Amino acid sequence: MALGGMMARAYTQIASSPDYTLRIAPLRLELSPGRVIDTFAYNGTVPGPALRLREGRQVNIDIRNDTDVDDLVHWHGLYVPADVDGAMEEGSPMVERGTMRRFTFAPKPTGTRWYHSHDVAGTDLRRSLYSGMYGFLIVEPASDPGRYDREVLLAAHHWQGSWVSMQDIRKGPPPDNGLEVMYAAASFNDRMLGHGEPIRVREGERVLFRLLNASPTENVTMALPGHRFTVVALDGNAVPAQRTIETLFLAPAERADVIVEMKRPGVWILGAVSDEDRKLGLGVVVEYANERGEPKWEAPANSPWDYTTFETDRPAPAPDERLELLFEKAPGGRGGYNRWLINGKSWPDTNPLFTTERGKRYRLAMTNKSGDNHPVHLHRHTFEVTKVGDKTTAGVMKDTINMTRFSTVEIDFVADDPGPSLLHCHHQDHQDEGFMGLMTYL
Ligand SMILES: [Cu+2]
Repeated sequence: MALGGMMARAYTQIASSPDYTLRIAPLRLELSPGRVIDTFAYNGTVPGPALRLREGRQVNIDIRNDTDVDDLVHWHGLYVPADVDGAMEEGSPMVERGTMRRFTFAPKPTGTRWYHSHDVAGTDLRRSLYSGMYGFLIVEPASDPGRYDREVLLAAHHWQGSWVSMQDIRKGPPPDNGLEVMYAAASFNDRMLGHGEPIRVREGERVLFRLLNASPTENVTMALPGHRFTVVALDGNAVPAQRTIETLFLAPAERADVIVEMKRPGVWILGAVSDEDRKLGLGVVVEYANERGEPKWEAPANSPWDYTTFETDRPAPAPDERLELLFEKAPGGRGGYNRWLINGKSWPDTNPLFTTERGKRYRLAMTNKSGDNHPVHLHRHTFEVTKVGDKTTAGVMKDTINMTRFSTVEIDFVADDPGPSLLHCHHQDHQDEGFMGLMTYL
């Protein structure tokens, strides 16, 4: 019987080889000639391999951890059971150092999702989202309605962080503010601006850009001079009203699918609007066929980002219940670390943060009572943006929403994916310092 069991087990292993393997390992990443950084990555590339999965078709993904720290991978924006979601706070197991663990799930919903480390980094600026451990995960529908000639995947990231007391370098920060992270480099994918292959296009093409802000803490506003972005999806979800805009804003963890019509031949910089960020390397060259010369940058008009640009006229359904969430900072003082509070508590005292009943529609009325941005992410669910400031809205579906300083938003979701679900700020330092809570089901 023992032998039979062993054979059955061996057979199962052979019969179910993984669809994908992600190997977590150290990587020496050359962002530009001479600028090599020591980080961690999946399968030796940054971003990791783009996983293209079919909606609803079960996949086996083996995570092999070839580092000396336990880690785990979160499938961001997917409806998967809590024990495979990749957040230890929800009960997903860690992939212990030197071991392999298989994750099996049927991916949904369709759209541009991503995967990344969900480990705690704490003060270690080489771990989790500070590292190269992220990649695209695209859930493809049976038929793709997007009409485009070329597809480009770009993930923004900031590198070489250090803890800085803002009081030391800037005038006028609150004297009680704690340490924040500043970066020495930035990139789209694995190269700094001017050091990678250009994106080669032809006049008349429609290019679909899948854009991801994989930065640990930094907002990105980007533009492509002479061109405009037609936004077709935010966080992977089709927007009710496709609008064409000049600048695109992404907070950490946000994605946008945009279509660009290539109709201004030349050599251009697709890059961060902030001069400082482009100097750090946040940009990529777009080169038309048969065009030569220095890549051109032109500063776009300053237009504030507004989620309601893409809304529908149809009002959102009334919620069954309304819950208030207040976000506050407990400043760490010069040289200390800030702590973060949700309704007066920090993780793990925010377990549970609130409890839901399956099938009910909830409205989270969120207030950011701090001078910092917070991209608030809810795991395992999609929410509808229903109010931004004083403006009622509907139809924009997301899994992460940026709250600007001292602002309010309301988001609605249906409790349709039982199990514990994490709600947290996607700034690595904020989530590590208490800005996290668990939504549970009755
Ligand atoms: Cu935050």
